Amino acid sequence: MSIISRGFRGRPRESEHKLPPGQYETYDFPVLSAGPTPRIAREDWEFTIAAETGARHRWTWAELMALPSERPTVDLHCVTKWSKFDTEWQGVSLDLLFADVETVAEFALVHSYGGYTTNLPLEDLLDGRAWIAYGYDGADLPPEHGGPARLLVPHLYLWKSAKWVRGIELLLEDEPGFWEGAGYHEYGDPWREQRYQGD
Ligand SMILES: Nc1nc2c(c(=O)[nH]1)N[C@H]1C(S)=C(S)[C@@H](COP(=O)(O)O)O[C@H]1N2
Ligand SMILES: [Mo]
Repeated sequence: MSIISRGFRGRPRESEHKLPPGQYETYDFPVLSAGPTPRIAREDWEFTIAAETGARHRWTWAELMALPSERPTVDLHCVTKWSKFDTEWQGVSLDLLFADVETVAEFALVHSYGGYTTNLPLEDLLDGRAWIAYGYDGADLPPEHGGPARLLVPHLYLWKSAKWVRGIELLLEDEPGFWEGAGYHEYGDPWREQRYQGD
């Protein structure tokens, strides 16, 4: 017979303090895609920021690679309740890509190759909180996880981190993306457990 009563867990592990409400920790890296994995050759890849003024800011793959990159280590939280701690990425900060973008828009609609979209406030893409990520765990980002490049915005539920990212459209009025239009929360803060509309 165990001398440790059921439910006794001792001191919580350090990582448990990093778990938002309703989440559990996972060690693998699940793949969640609403459709087939698009294959985009690096020579065909481009990323566009489209301002509400009509101005377009465009980067080819070579231009993206020429920019200084960062190596953020972040926790991921999926609305299907898994969280993964201390994931290591390489990518370009959106602060850098937005440096020359003139806009009064407050909303962003992110577009992916393959047609996926997701919306979020523009300010959530700034201040060191979001990247165009092309490296994961010391290697190229695999296609199933969004390679050649995906948005990484880890302070929101992971559906906001659009895989195979193609561009960001700046909008004066908010517009729901793919999951937001299907009943998921428009903002998606894991710490406030904003999973569905009305949460
Ligand atoms: N283009 C695109 N991006 C996407 C998705 C998708 O279906 N298509 N799924 C989202 C959802 S719901 C989650 S949880 C994460 C999953 O990322 P992963 O497959 O790398 O774990 O990607 C998000 N980004
Ligand atoms: Mo998700």
